[in-house]
Amino acid sequence: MTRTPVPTQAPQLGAGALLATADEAELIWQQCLFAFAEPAVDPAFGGLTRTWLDATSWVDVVPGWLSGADLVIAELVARLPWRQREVTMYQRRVLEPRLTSWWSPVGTTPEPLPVLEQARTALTRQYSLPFDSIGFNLYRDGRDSVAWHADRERYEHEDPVVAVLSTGSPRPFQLRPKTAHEDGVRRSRTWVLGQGDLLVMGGACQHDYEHCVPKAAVEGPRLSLVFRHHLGDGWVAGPGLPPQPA
Ligand SMILES: O=C(O)CCC(=O)C(=O)O
Repeated sequence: MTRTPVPTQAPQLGAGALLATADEAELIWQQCLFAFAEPAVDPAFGGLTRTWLDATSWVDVVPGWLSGADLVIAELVARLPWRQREVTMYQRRVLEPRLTSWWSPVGTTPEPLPVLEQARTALTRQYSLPFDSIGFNLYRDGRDSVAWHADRERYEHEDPVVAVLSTGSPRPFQLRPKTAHEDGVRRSRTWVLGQGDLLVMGGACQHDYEHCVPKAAVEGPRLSLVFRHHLGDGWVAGPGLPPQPA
């Protein structure tokens, strides 16, 4: 049986050849633009909603804050040095069920992608805090997770602000009070985050609440980027960052 030879050149179209209608061509063009658009965050934080958990703790959510999130997760999964840490669970050392990586400007290494500097600058402006590190958490599939915890920045700052930017498959992100309400119940709240959604915890959230990403029946990966302001009261200077407030 003979095989049809594979053409080595694109077929030449005559002047009158019609590939698609004008509307179809426009749609294809828009899809191409969307697929290859530079990732970007919305500096105006359009669509932000603040939820007060109680009188002193709040959560801000901006759906789709990052556009081009699929490109960001693909690039970061390929470029970052991933590791699996050991953690203590029920008095045993076990491998953490997710991969992590870390970036901070100490050592002046630029962010792994330009859009991350854009995100850090936008968060710094919005919350008037020097966001100076990014923790990356890769949940390879629904079996990966992080257990209930509060972030350590509560030991450094009275009211740390922690911003979680999610890419990839949406996963539930849960928050619950550390102590039960008067009725004895610890009600948790859930936000489903992925695909460029931003969630920011502030006020007394790290003191009075804990959060987790439970295991879930999803197949795709989710990568969260956690922006923190670690360096105490030190104001981080950097291209695009506003000067230290007087
Ligand atoms: O991945 C997330 O959404 C949360 C990550 C987190 O809470 C942490 O790493 O401390």
